Amino acid sequence: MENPQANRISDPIELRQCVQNIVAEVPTIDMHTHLYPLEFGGLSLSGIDELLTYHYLVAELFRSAAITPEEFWNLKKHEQADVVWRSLFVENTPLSEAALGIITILNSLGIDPNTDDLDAIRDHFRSPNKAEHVNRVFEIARVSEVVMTNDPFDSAETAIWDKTGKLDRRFHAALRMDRMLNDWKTTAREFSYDENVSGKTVTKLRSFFDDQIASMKPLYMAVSLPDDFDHAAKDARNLLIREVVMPTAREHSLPFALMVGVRRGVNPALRSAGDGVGKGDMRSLEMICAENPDVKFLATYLSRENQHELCVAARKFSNLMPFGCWWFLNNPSIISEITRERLELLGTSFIPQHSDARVLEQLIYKWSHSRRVVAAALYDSYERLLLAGRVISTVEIERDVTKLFSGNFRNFVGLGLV
Ligand code: HDL
Ligand code: ZN
Repeated sequence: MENPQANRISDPIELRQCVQNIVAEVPTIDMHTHLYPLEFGGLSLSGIDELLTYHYLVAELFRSAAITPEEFWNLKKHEQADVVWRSLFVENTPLSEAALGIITILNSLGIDPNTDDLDAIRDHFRSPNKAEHVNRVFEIARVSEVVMTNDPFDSAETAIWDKTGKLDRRFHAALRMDRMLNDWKTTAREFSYDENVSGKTVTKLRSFFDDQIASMKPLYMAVSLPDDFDHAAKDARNLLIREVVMPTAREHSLPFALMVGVRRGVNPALRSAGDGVGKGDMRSLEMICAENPDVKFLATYLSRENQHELCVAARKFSNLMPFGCWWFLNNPSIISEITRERLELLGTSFIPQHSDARVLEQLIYKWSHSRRVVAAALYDSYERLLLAGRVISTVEIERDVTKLFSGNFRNFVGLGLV
């Protein structure tokens, strides 16, 4: 590292500008998304119709338009986008984070966000060169790499892995365990496993995951868990975590990401927009970290009420890395609160954000909105340092910001430094 004393700053105004610039420019690894590279064909989503029918906006549509979910689902994709556009962007002001995100995307792509004409916007998205468009979006968002969400139990997806050779190196895999850990009965039946998680079943599952890991080369394993996840419970999920996931994590040195607090299907009529949130029990995370000190855990909670205790848990377990402001928390007011309590309790030893992007261009708004909020929180911490008599250098700021936006993740999952 350069001389850490280089370019020391003692003026608050200069310091604020410097922090804003460094955070705005730092390349980031987006460590949880639902994006796919172009090689995955229809799974790789982009364009204004996909952006407007994002489930965040669909949920908001039903609060503003007379249309019922059934009527909406019977429309074609572009008709759904027409309804969303008219209701949330023409008849109402796009003030929600998800709606404002569309405006940020349009503006960043040089498309006038003041138009009501969705067809004119559609014309701009008819980019002849998809690969160039991917490069442009990654560049605007300052995203160097993304981690996907890959379901080893989805035969459509695994078929693509089998026939697709070299993947776009910017896309890394993550092995998602939801179908095994949250729907074991169905998965056991579908894949002819013994529901009772016998020794034979454990061996079969371990070998299945060894093959999937060899094929996908994931950076970590992950699962989303309900708010009532209880690691002390004597159930199939915990048996599978202890007998299959933990040994696999050890053998392949793969961290396990727990995403806790989702209540699936609170309103099934809204389909992917129908999930809700519940406060999780931090004891279960503490238990799994304590039981497996040689395994690394990434963790994010969906409830705002879990955030402070997640910071406290991370102070107790160095094998626990809190990450992101997930889903319903991915709003400036809450990102600010969460980032500030993380800086106060954890210094720079956490991963401030992931995008959860499902549609390519969402990288643009999710990262530009978050960078602004993280920079403000980080500046306030540096300002307190200044007021305490300690000046800070640009080299130190760059070191800290690089850790937050990529270094902590790279080191935690063992991804080589570029
Ligand atoms: O389970 C998850 O990974 C969640 O992120 C869900 O996919 C959710 O629907 C989502 O997209 N949140 O942003
Ligand atoms: Zn997600």
